[in-house]
Amino acid sequence: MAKWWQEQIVYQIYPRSFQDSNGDGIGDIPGIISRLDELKNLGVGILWLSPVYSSPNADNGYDISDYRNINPEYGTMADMDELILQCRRRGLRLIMDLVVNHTSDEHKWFQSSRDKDSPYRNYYIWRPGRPDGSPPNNWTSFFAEDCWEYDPKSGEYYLHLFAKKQPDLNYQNPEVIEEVKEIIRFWLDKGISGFRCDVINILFKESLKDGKKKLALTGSEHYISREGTHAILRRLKSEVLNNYDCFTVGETVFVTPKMGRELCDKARGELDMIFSFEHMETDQLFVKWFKKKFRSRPFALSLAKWQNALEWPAVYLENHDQPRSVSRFGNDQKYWKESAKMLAVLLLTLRGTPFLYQGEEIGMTNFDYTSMDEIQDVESHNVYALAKKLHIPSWYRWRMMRLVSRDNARTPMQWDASENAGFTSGKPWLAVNHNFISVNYQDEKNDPDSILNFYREMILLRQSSSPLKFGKFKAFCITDKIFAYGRKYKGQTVFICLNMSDRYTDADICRVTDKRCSGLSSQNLLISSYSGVTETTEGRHTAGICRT
Ligand code: TEU
Ligand code: CA
Repeated sequence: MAKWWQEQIVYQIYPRSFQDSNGDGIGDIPGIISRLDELKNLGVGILWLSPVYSSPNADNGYDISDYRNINPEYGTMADMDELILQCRRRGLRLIMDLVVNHTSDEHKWFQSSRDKDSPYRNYYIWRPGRPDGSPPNNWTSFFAEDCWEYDPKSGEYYLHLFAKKQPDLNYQNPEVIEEVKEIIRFWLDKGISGFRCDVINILFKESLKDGKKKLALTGSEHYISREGTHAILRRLKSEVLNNYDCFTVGETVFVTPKMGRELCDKARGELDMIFSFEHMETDQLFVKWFKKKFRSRPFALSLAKWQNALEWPAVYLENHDQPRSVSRFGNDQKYWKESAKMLAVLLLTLRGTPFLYQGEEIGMTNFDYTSMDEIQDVESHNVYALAKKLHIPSWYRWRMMRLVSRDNARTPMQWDASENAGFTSGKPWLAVNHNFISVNYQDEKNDPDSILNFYREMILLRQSSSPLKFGKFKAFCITDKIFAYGRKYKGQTVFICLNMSDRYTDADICRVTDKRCSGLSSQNLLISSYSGVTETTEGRHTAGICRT
């Protein structure tokens, strides 16, 4: 029997950039409530909120200073309760971000732990420096800086795998696990339906020995998906999560198919789904900051591999850490609409639960920054500074920011063509993309041929098709233009064909489709990203779905 979270589409909200209700330029919970009808109308069934907890915002809420309170910028606990209620009234489920690899350095546990005699000392990973005073080991952080910070108060270093305002919790200490169990209970008792678990496969640091020197993340072999983490996840599930009607999706960095299978194995009982990263790495050289030209073949090969590696994948093309998909895997100029629709078909026809990120449904694009002042993200600033230190030329540093900065996905949601795109009546915390006049929700709502309405249609199609929801995945053709695959369920197959290129591909599409479903024709075509069948078989950045 399918679970409810296998039948619904998840919509990710980045609260800071979704909808401001009081003119302070920052999105908030009342703003989210005011847009619930729109989301319901789009057809999504589950909302995932990026963190709204108390936070000094060193990493936009991924640095939590109180797990049981709401950041006043976003509202109050009463607003949160109202959001839970309003979601329930509309039959929408709500999940939250569980960020427990680290806390904020402003969390009271950490503040107290700076004192060597504090009962909280052992909540974090404190170590003396080496005899020469240098940090305890050679590890490097996710955010291009050292991952040990010296604290003069106690004369020792603490570990932080992300920013220095994000000290890592110590999972060798069972009290930390008890705290996390309580946090999970607190929110599930309030009526939410699960968690997206931030960097959840790195909780347990097996040892603090020096790591093998690497271009990025030296030391990671000591904490990626170690047995200690598996054991913690089993406890969280059997002792808490199993008592609720909820699910978890793990953000699992550097996960391999084998690790992924272990993390999601029903019998082991750890997580329900995971986000893998491999398809998001197929357009990079070594690390994400060095991009190479996007090619559909390696991208599709990776997607296909993961489709069959896991029993039930979490499928995504965007989130708050990634550049916009239409700018990255499509063509956000000449074939903007076509490629955004083609990506909609991809997202909504793969096997697994689709995760749609705010703005993706209207084809929001990367931002055209003109200076570093327009970028807020801590990771971008750290990388920019490091690149400068390494004498990477300034034009290339810019290229890195323009193509990769996480702020590409964090510009305010473009609701309409009014000032600040209808996001705020004040000054937005991060500039609005200049293209909001032509790319916005309201105009697309009124245009039957829009990306938004195409998403709506695609969601309906998926929801009404057993093969699209539950069918087995099989790749038929993967080239540098074409990604064609089938979804088969109880003898019924739906065939999906994407042309991911700027080039004319009539021949390829026909050859592939001819064999499987005698070509795309008006009789068997279920949906097409172009308006007519002829265009579907001849267009650039096309997608068609047909019945066999
Ligand atoms: O991200 C973890 C992660 O590894 C990356 O995707 C990260 O965003 C970065 O790009 C590494 O180069 C999660 C959250 O999604 C992210 O927003 C947080 O900043 C991070 O954890 C720390 O909590
Ligand atoms: Ca606000």
